[in-house]
Amino acid sequence: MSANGSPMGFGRMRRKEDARFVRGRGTYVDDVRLPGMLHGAVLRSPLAHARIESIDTTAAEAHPKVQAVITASELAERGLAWMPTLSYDTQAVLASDKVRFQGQEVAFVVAEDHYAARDALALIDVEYSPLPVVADAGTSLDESTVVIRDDLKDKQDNRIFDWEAGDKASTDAVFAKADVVVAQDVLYPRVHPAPLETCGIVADFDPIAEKLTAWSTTQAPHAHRTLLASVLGIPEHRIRVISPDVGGGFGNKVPIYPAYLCAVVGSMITGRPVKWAEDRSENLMTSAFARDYHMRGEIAATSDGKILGLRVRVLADHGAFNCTAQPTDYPAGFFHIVTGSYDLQAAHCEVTGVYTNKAPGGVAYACSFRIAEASYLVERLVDMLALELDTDPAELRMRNLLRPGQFPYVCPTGWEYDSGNYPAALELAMKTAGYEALRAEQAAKRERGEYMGIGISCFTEAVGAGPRKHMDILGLGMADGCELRIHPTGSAVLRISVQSQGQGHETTFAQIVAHELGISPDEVEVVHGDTDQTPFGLGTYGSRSTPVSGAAAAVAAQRVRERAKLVASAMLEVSPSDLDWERGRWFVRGAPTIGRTITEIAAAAHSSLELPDGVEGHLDASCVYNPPNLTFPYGAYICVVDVDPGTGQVKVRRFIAVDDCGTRINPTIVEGQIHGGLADGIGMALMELMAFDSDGNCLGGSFMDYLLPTSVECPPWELGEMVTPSPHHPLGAKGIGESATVGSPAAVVNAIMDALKPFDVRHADMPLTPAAVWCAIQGRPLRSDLAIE
Ligand code: MCN
Ligand code: CUM
Repeated sequence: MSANGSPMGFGRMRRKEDARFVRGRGTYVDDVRLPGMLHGAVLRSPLAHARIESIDTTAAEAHPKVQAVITASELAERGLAWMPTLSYDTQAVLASDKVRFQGQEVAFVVAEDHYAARDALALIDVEYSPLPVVADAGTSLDESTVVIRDDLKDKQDNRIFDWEAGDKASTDAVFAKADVVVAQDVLYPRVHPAPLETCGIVADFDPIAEKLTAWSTTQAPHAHRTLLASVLGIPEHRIRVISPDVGGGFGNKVPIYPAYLCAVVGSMITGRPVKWAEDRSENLMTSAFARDYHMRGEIAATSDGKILGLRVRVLADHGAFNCTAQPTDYPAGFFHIVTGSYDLQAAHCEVTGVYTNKAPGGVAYACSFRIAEASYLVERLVDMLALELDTDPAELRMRNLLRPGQFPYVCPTGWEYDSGNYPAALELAMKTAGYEALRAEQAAKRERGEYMGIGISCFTEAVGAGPRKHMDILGLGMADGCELRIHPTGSAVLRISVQSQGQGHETTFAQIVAHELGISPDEVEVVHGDTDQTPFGLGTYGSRSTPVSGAAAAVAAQRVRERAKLVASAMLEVSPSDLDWERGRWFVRGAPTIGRTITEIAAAAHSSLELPDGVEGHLDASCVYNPPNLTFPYGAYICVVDVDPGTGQVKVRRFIAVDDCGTRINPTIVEGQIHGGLADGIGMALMELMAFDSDGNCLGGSFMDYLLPTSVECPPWELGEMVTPSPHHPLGAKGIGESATVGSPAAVVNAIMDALKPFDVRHADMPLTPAAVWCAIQGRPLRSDLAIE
């Protein structure tokens, strides 16, 4: 322990960054105020699909406080009317020909203050001719349906891509010989990450130095800089992206949004800094959504409950522009990990991506690139299979889970899982839950007409993208750099490429260095979120910070340690091969009292001491870490609910979560990540929904309509811990940031379906609002994502 009680490496420790957050001293983009700063506001389309006949900005320009009104025609002069997306599509920065979703950006006003900018929006006159709207992905490929992306040459329909994984022939073969096949349409509705802090930018273009400084809410500052350079044509060394404190991201802050470019252009036109800060409705209605996967799943098994295979067909609604963020070769993300935690013989999945007149973005919301959808589907199917076979769902899972001896395990769609002990995780969850007793309680309650349900979910995650050979985003290979400097007095500064949005990197990354060097985490300053101050890397999403950047930090620290050994050998006048390491200190083998601490060695490395050949001085080291594989955290969850059949109200009474993310750097932070993800899961299972009407009007534009879970809906979490280190990560650590969000919705829905078993309900789609549950009990499941009926 260090003086203030923090561990000298891994272990529980309060978050360093909270010292400023709990005092209200964080600095978010909207806190940035520059001299002479102007304010931007976006005029958005009220219609989901319409031709733009004319845009008249005369009155807005005449407003005394307005400095500039930008439309697509100004942008076109700079070659900026359209921008590339992360999925090799293009997106209108400001609409010129048509608007394609409600809330689409049409014009950008720059004014002296925020209020004037907003007021001036009302002075812009846009004439629209409405077009037919595609609000339902299910109709997007009908022949009579209007083509949304007529801007794309040769585009005759609304299809974006067809993609498949796994082996069709062998899958068909196992289905042909199966005793039982269960098929079900399962919707994972459109939801939204809804971070506490909405998106925003302060763009400051210096016309003399021709340098752009952009303070923006981004999860990936370096990738944003590269993208801004290629879009704007400003050389990359003259762009600085600063991502200060970020108030939640959950994937929402991965893309570059049109208003960011408008703010930059606004700054170029006016010669002054321009701030644009999104409001809540803009964030909900127009920024990166998640899910919207319309899935048909089939599961095949023998009559004694051996699961054989899985067949999946998906219609993926990507909205009006294909802006989803995932590695290039994976248009459906990592959805094909759909075989989950089970030992199957074959699997095949086909995904068709389509355009609709809905907001673009996609993937975001603690999803591990679509594993959220895959995991939910397979866990629903396994429960339906248990129902069909009249088997206990825990027993069915136990029979089919991968065994520890099968790792490293290559699943039928090609992923190589690194490590795990799945049956032990489920056993621990069942023991913690008191599973047998819960089943007995349920049986007794059913006798009394009370509806209690127990739901299980076993999931496998795949986080920490690259390796760079197989994974890139827009050609940028997925590896991350890190630099570690050791000061003459022995304290350290670690510069990393990833960016925390609340995950506590300033603490855990300091703990990694502390662990490797035997110093206190308080002596390690972590610098991130500024491209001028940190090495290049692809940023934080897909829970890749610990698996990739954390590994980089560990390797850099190990390199420091090795250099320190050479310096220590000069100090002690012994051969390096005679030195041994113990926490923080090199000492002479066999003479443990003769040694030098890292602090002493750092001082010597900066002194006039003659150093061995090949050691230039100082202890600094860097690393670019190219992960050999993803890491595969997993878990086993059990949820207990009580359902009131009269009102359809669901109460989540207990939630047991056993997670294995390998070595835990800071168990308190890990548990915090799990708590948050479990709340997300309850939210999506019970209330979160981005619905649309048949005119494409978004029905989730405020927190009055888009419901978020609070502590009231969450039970006291009961967590269990397993530690199976990743064999290929230098610390044995796997990511944890999305596990609970991925794994928990199925546990909640499975519990509710289990409660409704006496009503012969097999499946109902999320969110299971009281109305949806009530309708399911009445035998009329609700299609909740469309307000069309
Ligand atoms: N950690 C640890 N031991 C491990 C694994 C992780 O101590 N074995 C710690 C990490 O060092 C880090 C935190 O747990 O401090 C999360 O680490 P990791 O799993 O590497 O995930 P990232 O840091 O890459 O965070 C991204 C992940 C994603 S993709 C989403 S989405 C999400 C999530 O994190 N968004 C969040 N959790 C969030 N938490 C907050 N508060 N805000 C968000 O926006
Ligand atoms: Cu998919 S949400 Mo997180 O990967 O930023």
